[in-house]
Amino acid sequence: MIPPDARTDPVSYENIRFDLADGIARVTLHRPDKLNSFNSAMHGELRDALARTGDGAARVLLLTGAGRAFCAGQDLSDRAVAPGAEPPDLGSSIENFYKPLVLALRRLPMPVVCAVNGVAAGAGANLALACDIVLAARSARFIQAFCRIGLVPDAGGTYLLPRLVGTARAMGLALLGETLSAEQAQAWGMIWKCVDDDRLAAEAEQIVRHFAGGPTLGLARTKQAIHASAANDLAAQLDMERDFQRELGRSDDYREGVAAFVEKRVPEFKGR
Ligand code: T3D
Repeated sequence: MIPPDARTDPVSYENIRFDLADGIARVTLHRPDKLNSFNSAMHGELRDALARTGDGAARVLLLTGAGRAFCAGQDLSDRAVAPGAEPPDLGSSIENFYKPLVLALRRLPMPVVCAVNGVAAGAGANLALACDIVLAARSARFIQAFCRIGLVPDAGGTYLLPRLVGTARAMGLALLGETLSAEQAQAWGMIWKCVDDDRLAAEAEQIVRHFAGGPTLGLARTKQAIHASAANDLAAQLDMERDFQRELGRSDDYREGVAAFVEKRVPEFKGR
């Protein structure tokens, strides 16, 4: 395992920026001219960066976008089809790109923090919602743009939205494709917090630094249990809590947390 305080060799990508230092992995979607919309190259780079993030050195991931957008979903200039030409197989795009992306974020054994710096549309909106803690700039907006082009919400939208905001609001967002402000998204419980634009980076930084010094294994199990609750009944969930607590009760961080409490000092968690 790579020591958690190490900086990994810098990797340069064309469509994203990636950095891993002091336990914090940072990914910035970086196609600002296209509002950071996804092409297959960006998918490939993001997949690689997430694999590096899960490699042992990171204790938190921060995801954000460059420029005035977070992400405008699929790059539609990749999708224009001449009349009569063979249409693209969007099912294979979901299978090969969006489904693995959402599952990779969900399965990362650490908190994933998303700082939505601007518009988040289509799969870009649902990418944000698949993260564990979502902060948004007050000027950011969320658009389930799929209905505007005859598609179904993907990247987990039909799963995430009703669970986050309830069926009525999920239906309204998905069928009408109206723009939802960051403030309304917070009021509806769709995101953790909406903050003033000039505070977004600082607030996100505060959260990721907090997580970088946190009990990562316990946080990872907490994330896992809360996400699993969407499919489990109460008994299954209680079983999961039992199993996780058994595992965590043997962890270094639990021992350190209790010792620090008793000794009235700040704990020094190692993440295991
Ligand atoms: O295909 C598959 O693989 C299946 C999976 C699909 C997943 C999806 O995400 S489908 C949904 C795709 N996304 C959208 O439908 C959103 C399209 N974009 C917009 O509706 C608007 O751009 C926004 C509401 C996001 C922002 O509007 P606004 O007025 O702030 O900016 P703009 O002027 O529309 O866009 C600025 C530029 O970005 C513009 O380029 P230009 O004219 O300056 O050269 C625009 O074309 C480009 N852009 C924005 N979104 C996309 C895009 N280019 C390609 N693809 C985009 N998705």
